[in-house]
Amino acid sequence: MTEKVKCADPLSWWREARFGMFIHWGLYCVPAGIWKGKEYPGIGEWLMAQAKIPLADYRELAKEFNPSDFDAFQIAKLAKDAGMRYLVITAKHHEGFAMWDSKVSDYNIVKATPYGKDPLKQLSEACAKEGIKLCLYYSQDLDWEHPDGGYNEWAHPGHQRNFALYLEEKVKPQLRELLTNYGPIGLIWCDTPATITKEQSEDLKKFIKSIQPDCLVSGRVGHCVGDYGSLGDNQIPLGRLRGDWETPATINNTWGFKVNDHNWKSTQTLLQLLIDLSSKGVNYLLNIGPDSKGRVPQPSIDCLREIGSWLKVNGEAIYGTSANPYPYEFGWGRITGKGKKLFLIFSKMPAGDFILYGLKSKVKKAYFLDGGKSLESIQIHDKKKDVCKLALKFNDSLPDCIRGNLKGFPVVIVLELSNEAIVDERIIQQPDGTVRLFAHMSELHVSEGSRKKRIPRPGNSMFSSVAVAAEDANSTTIGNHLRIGDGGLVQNWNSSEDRISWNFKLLEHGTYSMKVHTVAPKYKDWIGGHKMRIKVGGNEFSKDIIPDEVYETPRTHLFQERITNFGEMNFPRPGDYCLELLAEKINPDVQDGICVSEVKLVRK
Ligand code: FHN
Repeated sequence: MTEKVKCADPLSWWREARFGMFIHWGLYCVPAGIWKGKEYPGIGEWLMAQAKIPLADYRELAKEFNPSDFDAFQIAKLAKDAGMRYLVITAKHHEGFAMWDSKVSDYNIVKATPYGKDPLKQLSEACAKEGIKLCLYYSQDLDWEHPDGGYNEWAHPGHQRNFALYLEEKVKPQLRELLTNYGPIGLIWCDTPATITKEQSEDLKKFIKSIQPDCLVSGRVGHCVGDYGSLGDNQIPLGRLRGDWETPATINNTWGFKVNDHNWKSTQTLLQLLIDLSSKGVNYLLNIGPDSKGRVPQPSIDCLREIGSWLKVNGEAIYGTSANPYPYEFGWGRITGKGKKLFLIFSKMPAGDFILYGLKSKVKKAYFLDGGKSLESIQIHDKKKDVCKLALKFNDSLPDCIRGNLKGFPVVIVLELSNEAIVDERIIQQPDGTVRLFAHMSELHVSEGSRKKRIPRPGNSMFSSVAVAAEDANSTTIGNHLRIGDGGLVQNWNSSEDRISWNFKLLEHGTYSMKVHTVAPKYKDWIGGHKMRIKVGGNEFSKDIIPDEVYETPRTHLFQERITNFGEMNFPRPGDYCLELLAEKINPDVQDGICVSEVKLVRK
């Protein structure tokens, strides 16, 4: 009798990992952002396209590329020290240069440079030593060396492109080398599906799996056929996501080394992003860009080591966790979960009593993850307000058990529950007095007229890749009408017949100021110029959308966000309310119409 063997889910290691190292390294680290004395803005690895460098000139860079200080063992150890569980290196980026000993094309690090060694060989040994999954980035669409690759018209003027030829001549044979000669590969990180067809994306995925069946394929293989979804670069969604997602991100502004990019994020910010993404069920793939000698910039090393020291103590709150059981985020920090445990990750220590509404499961024990010191917890169901309430008793100072070097970093409290967390998913006024009506939790009221407008889905656009709502994954068109799009924002609000609304529970009567957050299209300046109306509790407030306040969080990095104050409103009694947001006038100069992230009521 044959026994039925249950296959492990090939995504399980990736879900457990949560945190990975991205490495952008190629010929572009030689010019490092500067060509013929001119400094180019933008990301370093795009210099060839930006400066429209002829292929023959760009090839010459290989002769100067001698990364004698490259030490794969140091890099794998850095990833390990940072608490990263997988490493994705650019085997071939858009420039088309192979960072391994490729027999398919001589345009590679072994044949074309004075260095003459194969860094991927070293890295595969180093990763095996450190227990890090080796993964490879391969630009399957854009290729500026092969005449038939994507987006390379300036490099091969007048050439009649035959993309299928490029796939057969270069992509597949090179992927075969990568998947045959470097041991087990965790995933192939395809990128930038600009011209590839759905059939070609599917075929490529099948090809990869035919060589290594357990090797994952990133969402950016195109057309949502990857094993998991890839959000936009540095993109932070507004709320938790269904399914498996990853955000690739930079520590400064560039991926490939740029000599003058010193815009380093702080360890605090990076840690908050890791925590934020984990609480939304998203992996964080954080980039380093070694220079032409193979050295990792010191600021990257320093902050990665600091993140690692936090994870060494608090990793249980990140690795293999599930997203926040609440559909919204909190001002005080984030929540992750695992089985019967919830992890409350405070950006800074709360002073005095901390209150959490809406946790229905019984708390058996509450304690600091670092050191295990327990906390007194009290749970009640407030019948009058119809809300569950948990109080945790904090003293004003950190307990001695919190390690000295982690003071000032997020603090984790573990709640051990009697069952898996069950929470009240309604929008409830928070203990700090605010009511946060997040875009991804709104109800959309799309008029018949705008519903009819359909456009081809943007899954193939150069930069949005597969960052579309999971619900769209199987359709070939999306509405260009009001929708919850990129990372949970309400987008494409192009008709004043459409509106959005939220039901919420107000716990305290009183005067509240009302704030509407609107967001500019990705990479664009915020210009506003719309007119909107709020209807709530029988009152109406109309206001021009002007930038009364700038709103900046790590999430707003790519999407400029501004707050418009709608004035004050008196709510005479607590209870259940509905707030409607309407568009009276939409500024046609704003690409894609109005975009909203939240409406906030703040108690006076
Ligand atoms: O064009 C690339 C870019 O150079 C970089 O590799 C990033 C990393 O996610 N991916 C593409 C842009 O989204």
